[in-house]
Amino acid sequence: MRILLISANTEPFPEPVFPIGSVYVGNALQKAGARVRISDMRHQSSISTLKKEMEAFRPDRIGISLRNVDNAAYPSTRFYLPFYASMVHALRASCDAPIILGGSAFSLFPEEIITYLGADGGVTGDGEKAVSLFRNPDHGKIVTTGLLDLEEIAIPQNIDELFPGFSRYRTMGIQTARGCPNYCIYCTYPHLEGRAIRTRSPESVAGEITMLHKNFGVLNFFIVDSLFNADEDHMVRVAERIAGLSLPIRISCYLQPKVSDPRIFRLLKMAGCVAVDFGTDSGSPEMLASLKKTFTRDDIRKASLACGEAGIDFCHSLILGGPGETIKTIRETISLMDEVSPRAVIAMTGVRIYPGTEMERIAVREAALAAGESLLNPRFYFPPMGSSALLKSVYEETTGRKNWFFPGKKDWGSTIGFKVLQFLYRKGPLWRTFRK
Ligand code: B12
Repeated sequence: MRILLISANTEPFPEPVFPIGSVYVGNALQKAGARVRISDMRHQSSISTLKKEMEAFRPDRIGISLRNVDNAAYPSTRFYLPFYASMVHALRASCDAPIILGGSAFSLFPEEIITYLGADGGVTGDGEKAVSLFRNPDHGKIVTTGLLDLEEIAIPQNIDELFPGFSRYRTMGIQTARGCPNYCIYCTYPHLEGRAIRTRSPESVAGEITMLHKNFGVLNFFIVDSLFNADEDHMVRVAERIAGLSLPIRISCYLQPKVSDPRIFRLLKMAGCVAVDFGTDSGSPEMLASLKKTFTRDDIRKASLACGEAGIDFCHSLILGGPGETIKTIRETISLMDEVSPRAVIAMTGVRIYPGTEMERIAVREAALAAGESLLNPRFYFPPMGSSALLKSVYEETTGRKNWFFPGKKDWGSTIGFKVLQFLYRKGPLWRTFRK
């Protein structure tokens, strides 16, 4: 069976993201005996070049990986479904291979997206065990497979055949665990990956890094785990193993700003970690409680200090505008950021509401949303002060702080400055180019 897997994501901001989900699924399908090819919309010049590639490959099945629904940013919101629909429409016009969907965007809105795109089937959650749906697609069927044992995931040695365009990415994703045990009120991660943490052995992670570095010269890696330190012992074991490789690689990752021992950052540094994105959300004690974060202002201080002392660049990602946000809580967050002095502060304004989250229930309770209302077309939560007042005060209060960045402020991806910076800077997350 010939399967064309299409990574539909074209978003360049904040960086083009290596389509690791397609690669893991592609590897599982090829291990099950299929002939698989990954086509990447990021590097197709248009939908017609995709059509040509498809006609040359003559697939029996088409899988489409849908990563993003939207950019989750307000007010410059981008919604990608119309583009995905035009792609499916064009494929349908010249091929009758069944179309099967998967990816995080699909898992968040399976029924709505399968209808929107008119696809033949779809898989929510882990996609590696979906081989049987590819064999026997059943019109409109949505499948959820059991959770995968992570020893089975791998970027294969023949990545250059499976995915001919892979080396165009400057940073490769690598996954060491799935699952998030936290209860942050707005977040989708437990829904996407499960609440139990499933880990991959340090040997397997280190083997993959070594293979990619030795065979293909890969230098930059992003650990795509929801939170690399969700299970701190696991992170330590993986970091020790990577450090033991002594390879000249650069690693970035997401961490929660809470560690049991500051020396952990020195270990991360030895493993090649150059950049940490802390999922901090707020610096106000009330807002940390309101968002149900599991750490305190003091944890944020300690983690920032230890990370900086270990010589690792860090940024704090914030979500401003959750339930209970006021000028006072915004000021508390700004003053904590001033104190811990990160390279960058990346702040979302307004909270993207996802189905099934506590954020959705709060928005319904406050009559900002009707029960059962569709959230596919992005909706954002704002506190009683409202969206305009929130934006105005956040922009005003942060005036003069050059390290603050608002993804929703404008359509950054299409600005010339962004394109030039992206062309010139090649060593991992773009926020590292910020001046403190
Ligand atoms: C790591 C990460 C990032 C990193 C990526 C770094 C890098 N170089 O890789 C960074 C910080 C850059 C980032 C940025 C953004 N991100 Co992000 N990110 C993630 C995160 C935590 C993990 C993604 C990942 O790689 N997972 C590992 C792979 C293996 O999983 P996967 O892709 O889901 O694939 C599996 C399944 O989905 C399925 N599958 C996938 N494809 C297919 C195809 C078929 C046919 C089948 C059957 C199955 C299948 O099988 C795969 C293996 O099991 C997710 C949340 C999460 N936990 O999923 C958010 C997430 C994907 N991001 C999200 C968003 C919004 C963004 C941004 C738009 C934010 C912004 N405004 O800046 C940008 C967009 C970047 C871009 N260019 O696209 C959202 C998307 C939801 C939405 N609203 O659309 C998510 C889901 C988080 C959330 N809010 O819920 N992100």
